[in-house]
Amino acid sequence: MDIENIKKIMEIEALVHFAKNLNECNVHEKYFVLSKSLMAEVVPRWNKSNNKFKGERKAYYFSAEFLMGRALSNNIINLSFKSDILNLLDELGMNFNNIEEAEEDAALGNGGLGRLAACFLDSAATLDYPLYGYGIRYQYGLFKQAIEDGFQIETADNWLEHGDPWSIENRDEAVIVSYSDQNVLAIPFDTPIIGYGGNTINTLRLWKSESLVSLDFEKFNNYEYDASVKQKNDAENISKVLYPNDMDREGKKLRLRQQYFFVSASLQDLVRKYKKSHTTINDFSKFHSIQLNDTHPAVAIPELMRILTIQETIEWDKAWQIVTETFSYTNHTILAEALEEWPIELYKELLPNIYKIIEKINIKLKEQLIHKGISSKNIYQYEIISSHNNIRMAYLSIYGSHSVNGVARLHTEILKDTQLNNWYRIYPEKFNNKTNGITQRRWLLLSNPELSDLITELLGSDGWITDLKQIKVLEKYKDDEYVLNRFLDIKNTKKKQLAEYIKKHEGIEIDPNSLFDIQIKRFHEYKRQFLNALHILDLYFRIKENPNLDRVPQTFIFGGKAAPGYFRAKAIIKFINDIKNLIDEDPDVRDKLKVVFATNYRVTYGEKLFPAADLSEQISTAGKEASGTGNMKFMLNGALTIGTYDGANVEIVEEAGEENNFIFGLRVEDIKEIEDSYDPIYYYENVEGLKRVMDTLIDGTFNDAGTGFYRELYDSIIHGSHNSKPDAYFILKDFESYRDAQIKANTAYKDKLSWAKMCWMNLVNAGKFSSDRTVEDYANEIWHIKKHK
Ligand code: NBY
Repeated sequence: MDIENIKKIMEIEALVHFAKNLNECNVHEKYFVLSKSLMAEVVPRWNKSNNKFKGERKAYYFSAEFLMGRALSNNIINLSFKSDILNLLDELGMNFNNIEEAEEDAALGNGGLGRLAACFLDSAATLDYPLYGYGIRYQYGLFKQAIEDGFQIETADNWLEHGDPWSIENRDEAVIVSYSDQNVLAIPFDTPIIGYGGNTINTLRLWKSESLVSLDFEKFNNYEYDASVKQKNDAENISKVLYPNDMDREGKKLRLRQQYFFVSASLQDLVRKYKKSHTTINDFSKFHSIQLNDTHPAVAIPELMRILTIQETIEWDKAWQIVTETFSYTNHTILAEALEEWPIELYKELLPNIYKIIEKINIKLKEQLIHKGISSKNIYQYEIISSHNNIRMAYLSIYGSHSVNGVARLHTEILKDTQLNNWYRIYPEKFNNKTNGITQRRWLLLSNPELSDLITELLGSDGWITDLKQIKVLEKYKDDEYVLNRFLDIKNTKKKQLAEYIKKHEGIEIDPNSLFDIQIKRFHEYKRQFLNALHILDLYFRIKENPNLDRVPQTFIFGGKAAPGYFRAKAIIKFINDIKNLIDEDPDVRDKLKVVFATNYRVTYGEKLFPAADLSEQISTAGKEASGTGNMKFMLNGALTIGTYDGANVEIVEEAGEENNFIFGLRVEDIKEIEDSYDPIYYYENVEGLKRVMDTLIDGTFNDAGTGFYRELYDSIIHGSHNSKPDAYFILKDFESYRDAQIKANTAYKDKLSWAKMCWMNLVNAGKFSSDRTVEDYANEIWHIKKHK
């Protein structure tokens, strides 16, 4: 790397972009010029990396979401520029931390599904695999969250306000996407995905929608100003904003436009490029493997059929073979309300040609079912177009793919046994598991350099950065007091750093010596933040009753957003904030118990929270959390899990030892047994303390400002509602078992060394949960792509 060159480019960028000398730039401008100067180093390597994969089979990750977070620090680390850049900034009198904090998160995703896509891109580039992301360049990412009087308030996430130095607009490669009522331009923006070591640099290509005509001049001259820009606005609206639902599907026309927009643009892009170097399209699937990240891009299946049969005039059966060889599908949820279905009327109206193709796919499917010996009375179970006239996107995805995978072992088994059992019976060979993973570059090396240094020192090498399994050899230090104390010192440092950050951003003081108990994830009933909250309130009452209760002070930290229309999730956020105030105002309790709501939780906040955690809350109702990935980030940073046997928790405990975590509650089998006869009232009345905490929702202890939030929340547990049974997530049933696990955790925390040993056992056994392992498995078993150094 040429540091003098970087400096020179920074000066030039400051001049031509902002008409300033470097030292006159504000912090946003400094961030911009530094990043741009790094792009000058990146681009030649990027071109070289693209060239080395020319002519080879490649994989493509089609995803409506990429939750990238910040780029600057990550790229500096992956390019191994860290110390050079720090020196340069020193020389220039600039503070790296301030510049780093000036970068907005690229929050183009809701949660786990979008963040998984980002981890996969990092891992593939690091492992020298050709994997390219395709998605949407939303002008506004996931909303920003503020808390006012305990209520969540959403505001727009204008992440591009200060420019995006990391993407290159490539108008030469724009394509046209056609709907029944409009044609729009799709403009690609390319962002380099820099693998660790800088050897391979892949591309994330995100499409922005634009109008083919910017202004209707005739209308403008006619004084019809609104009408004159209507076409432009209609086109730009397609990539305007990310839908903020992480579980509930959004049956809106604009959402369907978004899906078709990026899928059609991406497929046109691939076909066009392929035809430049091949005379026939027949071998398309030999060179392309496309992973569908859930069903959001499933319209790719009929769209590729359209391109092949209508545009390229290939006969149907041959085209279908190409399609099924090209696509593979990942399922991320078994929650019924999240399984995508689109009314056929919407498809007919917006994408009539695509609809006709789906109809034909459904007819062909039925022929095949009969061929497979499925009796005619059972065929309805498989139809892509349901009897309610909905297109079942999961069924379309399974039928149009050669591979269907779940994201943790338990999840895949549930898919095979129940949710998708009919499909598993006829296509067992398609089904496989790929347990999720996380990138240790961002989630340890970047966010926890102190612990990273200790690991490197003890290993005598930094090989773990690209091969996480190596940390297993550190298990030999599990009884080494010196090492365990070093670990405790580092944990303490990270807790102090988090305490400072929380002081600055939330205005709250927390005690770094208390047990940090953290639940950070989207708010959803099945994730059971409400169970956590009820337990804290119970603790509050127990401490009031018994001031000498023998406990280590505990700090409960929550972070996460509720979908704007998900009122019950918003009620739970309000409840947590009310409990926080109750405790803060009570001098008898506030030194023993503390609640923090980490506002606007996002990737960047996670980077501060995971390293500082003692306890990781993974308390979903068994069978509901497909995998979870936050659980892995905590484990890697040496936190213990308090959790249910759900998703990847099962595999975490299998690796780290059940004795080193706090497992509680119903298992999937238990729920199957009790669900039909479950009566939450029994627990409400008989479990000590449970009625007391539940009743705070309705007895005036708290005030929901006339929203009716609390009554509705109470009723959902005690009486159920029009669309759900009472306590559908078994919160009251699991309460006592959770409280016991909490007591065990708090007691265990008193013995610092034995606690540290448990943390160590989690950390050193986290190797399996690197997304490098996950991507390696996708590459070998589904994509069939080769590494190219
Ligand atoms: O995907 C999550 C799962 O809940 C989690 O268990 C898993 O670890 C993770 C990665 O596999 N699912 C998820 O994040 N889903 C979404 O974000 C999402 C977003 C949009 C829509 C549905 C789900 N949608 O219908 O628009």
